[in-house]
Amino acid sequence: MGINHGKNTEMEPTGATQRIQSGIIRSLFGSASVVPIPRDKSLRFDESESKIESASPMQSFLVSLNAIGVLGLLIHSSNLRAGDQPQWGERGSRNMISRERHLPDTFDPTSGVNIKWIIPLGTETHSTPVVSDGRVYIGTNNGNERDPKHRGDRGVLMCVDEKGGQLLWQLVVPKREEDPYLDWPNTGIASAATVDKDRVYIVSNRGEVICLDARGMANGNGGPFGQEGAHMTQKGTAQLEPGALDADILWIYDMVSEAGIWTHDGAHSSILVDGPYLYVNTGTGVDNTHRKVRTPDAPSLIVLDKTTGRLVARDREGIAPHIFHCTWSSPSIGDLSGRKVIFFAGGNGIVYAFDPVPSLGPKAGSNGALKKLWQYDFDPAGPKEDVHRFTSNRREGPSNIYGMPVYKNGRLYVAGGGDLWWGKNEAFLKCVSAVGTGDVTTTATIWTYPLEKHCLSTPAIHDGMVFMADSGKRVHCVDAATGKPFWSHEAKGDFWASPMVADGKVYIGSRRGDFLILEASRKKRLLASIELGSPISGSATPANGVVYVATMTQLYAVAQGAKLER
Ligand SMILES: [Ca+2]
Repeated sequence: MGINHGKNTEMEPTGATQRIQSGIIRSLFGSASVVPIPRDKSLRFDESESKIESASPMQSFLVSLNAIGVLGLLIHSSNLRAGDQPQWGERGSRNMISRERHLPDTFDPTSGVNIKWIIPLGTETHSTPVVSDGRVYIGTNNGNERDPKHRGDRGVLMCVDEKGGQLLWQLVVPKREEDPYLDWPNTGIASAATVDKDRVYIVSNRGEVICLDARGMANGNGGPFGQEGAHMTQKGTAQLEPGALDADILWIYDMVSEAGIWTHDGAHSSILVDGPYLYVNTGTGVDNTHRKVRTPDAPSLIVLDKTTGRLVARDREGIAPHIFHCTWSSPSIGDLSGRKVIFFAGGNGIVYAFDPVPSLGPKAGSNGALKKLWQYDFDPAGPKEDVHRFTSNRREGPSNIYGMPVYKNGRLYVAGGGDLWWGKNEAFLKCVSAVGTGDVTTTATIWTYPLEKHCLSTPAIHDGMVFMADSGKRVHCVDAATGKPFWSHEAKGDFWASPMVADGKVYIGSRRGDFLILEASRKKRLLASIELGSPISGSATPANGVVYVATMTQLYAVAQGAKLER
């Protein structure tokens, strides 16, 4: 998935969906006013006009209609359970698969069939939910205020109880004030969280890497960071006091002031944890002209000590001047015959393989630079220099990569192409050898599969099939060995989400709000197409027998045999 650009905050619901949607929204928020939001002039979508549901101050954070008690839910062990999904995709490889079983092949928001609970989110949600130790984490905005002291547009990470969806705590981050292109209005926190034991790692809308206590303030305000009140306060206003619903920040690494990045639109990172380190794509990009990189020395990939937040290493590949738009692709890791390799796709359209940082830290004299094993130009026919002369050109220009590179059996599966907002339409899914040294551009390609148009998704590889989605409204099933298509399916809207394969099914939602469940097989079989009435950016997350599906405005917990009373 990708981040939003001020578009598609809420669609016009129709028919049965409208009745459901309006029923839930009205019962929760009273009458809602509709306010147009700023539009990026580059946008040329065929979707319905963008509107934002600006809810009146909200009386309750909970929507769960089969609500259960809140008290007692704050106490959990910190043991990871087998069915948890504590990061986006499979740990390490980033493969969008899950071993969960007995998952539903349909659900119905009208009757409540196969729905365990539904909770409201903000008005825009681009984050994929993650599940760990009884808690569900999802980034959103503050469009439906959950705590009256936090008013206005904010980035938010919600932590809710897995059983009933009750809010346990939330991280609330003010917007950057200087320029909307640094932190696009209403985008919220678009990153997916990564949970490691009792620590939650997230990249905020301000370009900060933040380490949080999974238990929030319930076990006191942990340190060394203790200035939550100042952090949650917008510049120029009276300082807020942290309360029981606020997040406990343990440390912050500010990538803007400490690593020298230039944030653009909305940070979109899913942090990779390996041993004592965090691997983080920095989200550095162009300025508000979309034709200039103001921080040419900025790193694209950094490594932090997960305990302290200290910078341990960074790439020294000179990527930033060639970034066409921004850095969205998150790192992944593969085990190549006992040797770990870090994979990362830069905003310059080049895929890199790095040696992981040794657990005792980088060797003396290495200058903290990540050691490159190989690099692969995803689009060798595309321009390499002065790339911003192709800004707004839909026919030719460089490629960039939004989704994550996925490692499987010595191969790396990567999708990319022209930029959704500013670049050419052309997009590809490629399978490349993950073994090599130096520049492997001319030797590593195993196969190339053309996509319909643009691509923000991460592939899912399962049983010899690669499942992929694109911004041309199509889900593809491709032979992992040859790259030949088994089938493709056209949905009602573009895909920003990634396909998730679990229990023999493919789960994915479109920007038109239709959520598809397809059979994960070589013959196409659509099991369900469910109208959720709101665009979907994030990927579905199976965990502990439940599939979590987020639209712009709501989080659904979907489970076989559950019945939500309507
Ligand atoms: Ca703290």
